Amino acid sequence: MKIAVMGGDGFIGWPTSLHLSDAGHEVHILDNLSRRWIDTELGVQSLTPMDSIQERTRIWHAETGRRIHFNLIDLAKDYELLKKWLAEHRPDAIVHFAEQRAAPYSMKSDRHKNYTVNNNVSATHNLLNALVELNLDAHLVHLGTMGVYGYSTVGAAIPEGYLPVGIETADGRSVSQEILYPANPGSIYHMTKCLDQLLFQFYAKNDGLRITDLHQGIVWGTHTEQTRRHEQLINRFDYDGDYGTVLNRFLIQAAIGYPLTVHGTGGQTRAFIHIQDSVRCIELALKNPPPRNARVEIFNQMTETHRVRDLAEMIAKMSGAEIVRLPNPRKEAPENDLIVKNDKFLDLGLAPTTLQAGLLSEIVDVARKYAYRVDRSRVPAVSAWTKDLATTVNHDPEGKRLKSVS
Ligand code: USQ
Repeated sequence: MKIAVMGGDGFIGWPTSLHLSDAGHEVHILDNLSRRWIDTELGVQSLTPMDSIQERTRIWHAETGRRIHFNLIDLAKDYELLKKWLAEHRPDAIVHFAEQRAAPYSMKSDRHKNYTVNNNVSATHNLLNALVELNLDAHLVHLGTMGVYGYSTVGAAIPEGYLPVGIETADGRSVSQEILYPANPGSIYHMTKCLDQLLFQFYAKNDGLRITDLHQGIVWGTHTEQTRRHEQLINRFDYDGDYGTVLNRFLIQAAIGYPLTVHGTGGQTRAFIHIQDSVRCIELALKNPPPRNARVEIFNQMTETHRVRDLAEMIAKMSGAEIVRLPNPRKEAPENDLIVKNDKFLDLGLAPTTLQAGLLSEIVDVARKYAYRVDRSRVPAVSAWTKDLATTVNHDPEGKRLKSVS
C-alpha cells in the first residue's frame, strides 16, 4: 500500500512509519515538525538524542534499502499544499497522528488552549475536506484516545465506541439504538479528540469516507523492533511534566534517582499499551478497513489497565526508588475503576505485550544511558487545570515541594 503518515516524526508516528516501511509499504511522512518546536518552546529535549527527520530516513534507507519520503506540510495551516500533495500521490491509506497530543500542554494557558483546538480540529477537518474534494477513497486511520470516554467508574465495560441504548418513544414503544459512547473529556486536548469523533461521524455519513478511529490508552516503552536496529533510528522519549506520560516518567525517575511523582492518592486507573503493540494495532487497522458508506470503525487500542499508585509501587520495588504524593495539578477523579473492552484487536490476532520486568528494566537502562541529558528541574508537572489548582502546585522544582509532601 501507499501510506501517508501524518505526524510521522512524533513518538508513535516515527516507529509506525518504520514498521509499515519494514512490512513493505510505500511510506510518505507529512509533518510540520511542531513537536520539535514545542521542545524549543518548553526548553526541554527528548531523553534520547534524536536526529533530524531527513537524517533518520537516510539511515533507514542505508540500513534496509527502503525509502521513507518526508514532506514538510502543516495540515492545519497549509490546506492547499495538503490537497496538492494528496492529489498528486493519491495514497491508499492515511494514518493521522498530526495533532498536539499532551493534556498538560493543552492546559498551560489560554494561548495553549487555542493552539491545541485550532491545530487539532483544523488538521482533521482539512484532511477530511480534501479527501472529499479530491474524491479520494483512502482509508483514514486516526489516533484517538481512551480519554474521550472519561474515566468515571460506571461498573460496566466501556464498549468499542458505540453504546447500545433503549429509548422509549412518544407512543410508548421501546426502540434500541447504538450511539457514540457519551464524550467526557478531561482536558482541552482530550476535548479535541471528541470533536474529531463528530467530524468523522459526519464525513462517514455524508460522503461515505472510510474511517477507523483508534481509542488508544497511555503508551509506554520506547523501542520497537525497527528502532532497535540502529542508534540513529532511536525513538523520542519524553520525561518532562508536559509531554512525559506516567509510566515512562516513573521509569525515568527511577533511573535518575528522582522520587516517583504520584499525583494525589494515585488512585487514578488508566488504560495502557506498549509501543510495539501500538504500531502492530495500526497495521491491523490498516489491513481491515471498513467498507465505503459504513459507519466509523472504532477500536479500543489498549491491552491492560493499572492504577497509578500500583505502578509506582511496582517500580519502587524493582528499583528501590522513593515515592512522593504530590498535589494533583489536574482536575480529575482521585480514584476510579476502569473496565475496557478490547476484543476487536484480540480477535484480529493481537498478542498483548504486558508489563513485564524485562521490558521495564530495558527502559530504565535506556534512561540510565542518557541520564546526562535530563534537566531535573523539568521533571515536575506544573501545568494546572484551574487557577485554584495552580496556587497549590508551586514552581519549586524538586527541592522543598517534593520534600514537604513525602
Ligand atoms: N500522573 C501522575 N504522575 C505523573 C504523571 C501523571 O500521577 O508524574 C497521573 C495523571 O494525573 C493522570 C495519569 O497519571 O491521572 C495519566 O497521565 P498521563 O500524563 O500519563 O496521560 P494523559 O495526560 O491522559 O495523556 C496520555 C497521552 C495522550 C493520550 C492519553 C491516553 O499524552 O496523548 O491520549 O495518554 S488516555 O490517558 O487513556 O486518555
